[in-house]
Amino acid sequence: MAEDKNKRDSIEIRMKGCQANNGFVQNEDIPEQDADPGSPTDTPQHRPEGLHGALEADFKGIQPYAGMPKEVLFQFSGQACYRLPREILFWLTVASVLVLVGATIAIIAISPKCLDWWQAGPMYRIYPRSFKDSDKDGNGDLKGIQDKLDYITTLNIKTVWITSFYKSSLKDFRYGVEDFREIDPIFGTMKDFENLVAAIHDKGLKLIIDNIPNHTSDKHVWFQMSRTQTGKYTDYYIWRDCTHENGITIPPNNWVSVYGNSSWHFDEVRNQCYFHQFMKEQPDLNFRNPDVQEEIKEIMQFWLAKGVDGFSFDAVKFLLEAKHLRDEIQVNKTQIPSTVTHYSELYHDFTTTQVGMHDIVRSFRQTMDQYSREPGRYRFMGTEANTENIDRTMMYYGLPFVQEADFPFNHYLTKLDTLSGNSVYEVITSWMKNMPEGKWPNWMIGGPDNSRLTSRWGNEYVNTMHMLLFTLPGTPITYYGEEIGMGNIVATNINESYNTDTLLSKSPMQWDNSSNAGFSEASHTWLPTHSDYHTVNVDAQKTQPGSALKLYQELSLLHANELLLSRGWFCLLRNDSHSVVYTRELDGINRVFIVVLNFGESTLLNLQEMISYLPSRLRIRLSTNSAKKGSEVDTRGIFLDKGEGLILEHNMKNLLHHQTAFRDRCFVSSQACYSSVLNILYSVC
Ligand SMILES: [Ca+2]
Ligand SMILES: [Ca+2]
Repeated sequence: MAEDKNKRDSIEIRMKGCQANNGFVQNEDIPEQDADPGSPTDTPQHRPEGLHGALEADFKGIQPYAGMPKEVLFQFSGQACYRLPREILFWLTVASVLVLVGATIAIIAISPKCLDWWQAGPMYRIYPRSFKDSDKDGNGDLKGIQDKLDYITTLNIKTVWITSFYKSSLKDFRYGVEDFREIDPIFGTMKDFENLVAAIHDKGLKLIIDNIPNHTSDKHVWFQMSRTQTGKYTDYYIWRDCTHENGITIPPNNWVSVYGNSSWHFDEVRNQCYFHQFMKEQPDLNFRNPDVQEEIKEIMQFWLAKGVDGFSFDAVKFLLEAKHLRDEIQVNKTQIPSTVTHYSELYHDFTTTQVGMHDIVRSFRQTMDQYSREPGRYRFMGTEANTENIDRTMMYYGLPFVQEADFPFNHYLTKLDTLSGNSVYEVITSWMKNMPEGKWPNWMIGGPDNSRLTSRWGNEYVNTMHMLLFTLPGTPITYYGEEIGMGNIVATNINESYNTDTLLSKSPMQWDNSSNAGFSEASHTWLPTHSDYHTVNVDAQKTQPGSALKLYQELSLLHANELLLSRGWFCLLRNDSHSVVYTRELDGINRVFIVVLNFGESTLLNLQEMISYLPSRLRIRLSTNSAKKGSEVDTRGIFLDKGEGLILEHNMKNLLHHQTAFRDRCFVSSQACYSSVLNILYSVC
């Protein structure tokens, strides 16, 4: 019986299979089945054997239809002509889903991120005691900064960086802090600070402040309790026994401080020596003590909770010292050891960049990350690595999957011994070649510890240095007053006992030609104003065509508006003792900037020797000589004055970074999203 059933089924399948379904046609094809579908005699299983031949003939041409019994449908579904398309469709669907998921992941993975606020615009570094005095005491203060925020916005600045304003009575410019949670009264109150943060954010600006973790003032309550060995504070600093011979203290080793002489100082209260990397009034904290690390973390949280958008971590390479306390090696082996008193006379292998230091910096990062999770509230972290070699500086960027600083501050342009196209080229390529992939560069041309730009290189080079600053890839950082070309002061007759060499670039900001350059209405300011303030001031330059300030504003505006400058490739074309020439270009934009900067004497350049297919004339987009803006140059012979700089504009499809000859001379940090297939440049972020 079972054999018969199989036979019937196979016949029916043969009859009905492999024809196109015409739709709901069952009444026309097999009316007798529909008359009484429940009748057992109508089912194939109960048909008499003799009917087979007739049924075969009747069912010829029958196709699967909706409502057909499932057992029969299963018979159809097993046929190759139905099964194969079904399986093909199924696997095509699976493959499509996998391709879509893979493509989505790939696009997310390879797409450049939008620029964050610390990448999107320049930083402006303010030395608060010299920016603006609001209460006529001759010292700049926080309210004064708030009063001048409108000026800062005219510079197209994105981030305000205020250097140390913590409570400190030390003659070291606020870097020996007595209380990390207090504003020094000279700068105002905590309320003033909170108002300033609100006003800065109200203008759409961000605020970063100094963080000085390595040491405190010897007046800090922690040190006072450490020298009396009070509870947990006993080990907050680095204490060692030292001996005395003939009234002279013999320190534990030969280590010397940055400012010279032994880095150990005998404390009569505790009857031990403590260690200081800098001045003896700045004892080093013991970062091998977890309680100290926790204190610094809580201080960071204190300021982050107040709305601070980031920190510049000062002197981080000094955080740890070798536990073994062995003598450091003398640079000059023949020098009599007792005469070693200068910092430069030792190799500092045991007092800088010790194993574990980067772990501490990363722990700072982790604390900041806790405050970065809200959209739009990313907290920036910069590290001061002032005197490091380039390899060590780059380590502050962290590892591929372990982030450390967003960037270590780049001081190399401020430390140039000579200014030339070659020396500038060396600084640029050194940073760009050594910077880990995917990281973001930054450039400074001045700072509180550097001579002013005009005094270092001369007035002729101020504009071209600014043109360099704004046409390099990365974040430009400007020290207050550089934008108007302020010069060094020689401070005499000041009330406080400072080393005058450290005051050169800290003179009051020159706002206008009124008394004290508009900095203060006091009869006496803490530092004298530069004598050139009658002509070199904001008020005069803001309306003066061709002024340093005007060019600075034009450059910062160009930087803000041109994707070529903020996200484009940087390709070095040429450098010599005078000039450096490079392009800024970006896939998706058939327009390039050719930047020509002369850091030497007057010179003649032939651009066609560098790019043979350049047209004979190119338009000047910006020039350090404002009269030339918008005019054209002859690319076969561009005459450049001493310190002259040009940004030329050119329509060019054959971009240099695609050419093998420029492979080693082109760099990019974070290019904008561009689809070469669709030729779409996503330029919103
Ligand atoms: Ca004041
Ligand atoms: Ca230290």
